[in-house]
Amino acid sequence: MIKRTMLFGTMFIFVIVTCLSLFATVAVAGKITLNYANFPPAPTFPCVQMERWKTEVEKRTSGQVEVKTFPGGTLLGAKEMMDGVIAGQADIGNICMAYQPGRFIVTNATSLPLGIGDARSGSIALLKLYEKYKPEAFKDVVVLTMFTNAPGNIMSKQPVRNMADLKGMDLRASGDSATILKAWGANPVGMPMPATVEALQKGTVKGLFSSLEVMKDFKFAENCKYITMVDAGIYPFAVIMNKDSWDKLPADVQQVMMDLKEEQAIWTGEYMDQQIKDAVAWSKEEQGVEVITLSADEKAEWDEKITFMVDDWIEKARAKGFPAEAIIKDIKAFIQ
Ligand code: DTR
Repeated sequence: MIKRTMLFGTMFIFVIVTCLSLFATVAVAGKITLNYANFPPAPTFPCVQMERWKTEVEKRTSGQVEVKTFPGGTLLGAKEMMDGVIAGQADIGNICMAYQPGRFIVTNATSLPLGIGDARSGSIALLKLYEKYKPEAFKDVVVLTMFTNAPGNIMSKQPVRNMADLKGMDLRASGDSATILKAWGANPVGMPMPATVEALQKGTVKGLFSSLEVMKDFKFAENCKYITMVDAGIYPFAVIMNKDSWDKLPADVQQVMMDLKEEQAIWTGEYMDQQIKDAVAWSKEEQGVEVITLSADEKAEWDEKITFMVDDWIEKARAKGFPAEAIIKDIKAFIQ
């Protein structure tokens, strides 16, 4: 009798252990790991949004998906990001579209001077534009979200109080922001944001034109003691995923990611807008930075100098077969 009980007991334990280890194998086998590449350093807003996305995806898939993040260009750099993701060197990547102006014609139209006032409205307008036109440029990837930074302002070592002060000044900018600077008489120097740190230290550039959160995130306030408020030109970003990696995901995981698409765009826009307020306060209080505001007349003159960009873009985009006027009209409507 005792022998039989022992036998049943042993069998019972065996069955339980087998079930548990089987379950564990399924759980491990079902675990999905995705590599997410990003080009700027970890404390900057494109990487902060990446960490937030990772946290949300891991939480909403109850740990079935693990996202491994690679900030600072450790997996792919700014300019190789798009092709690297298409080739599968990373499952997911974050691109700044302005770094490849000719490649993302439709979505880069958001960086024209069209009146985007902050990152929240810019991010919503950009994503809506993408959804409406589904540009060819993204045909080889799956778009997980899009967002923009806030409008650009001038950060410089010397004060810029009027357009004459800007004449010939070497300032870092890319894409349409470079065109804006040129129209104002500055000398734009193109390079991705991470390269700007060294360029400023070495004196290759005398400042930069971008959203102001970088004063704190990149500590540019240590070099640039002046901000001139011009509020012009945003940079559009996209988070893209390799198509094969996407196709391998179970439908419920894909759904989690698609549900996050718009939410993530808005979250990032709001985060960036708040970062700007914090960075400007920190720059003034802790770094003695002066914020220069142009008079209304002066500002009108600066704005006037860059209106030609929209017409230029329309002409070029139309020549390439894009419904250029409709795109501009849509962006303006989406900002509202
Ligand atoms: N202004 C663009 C985009 C940008 C703004 N903030 C950051 C931070 C990190 C990377 C890029 C950006 C630019 O100047 O590149």
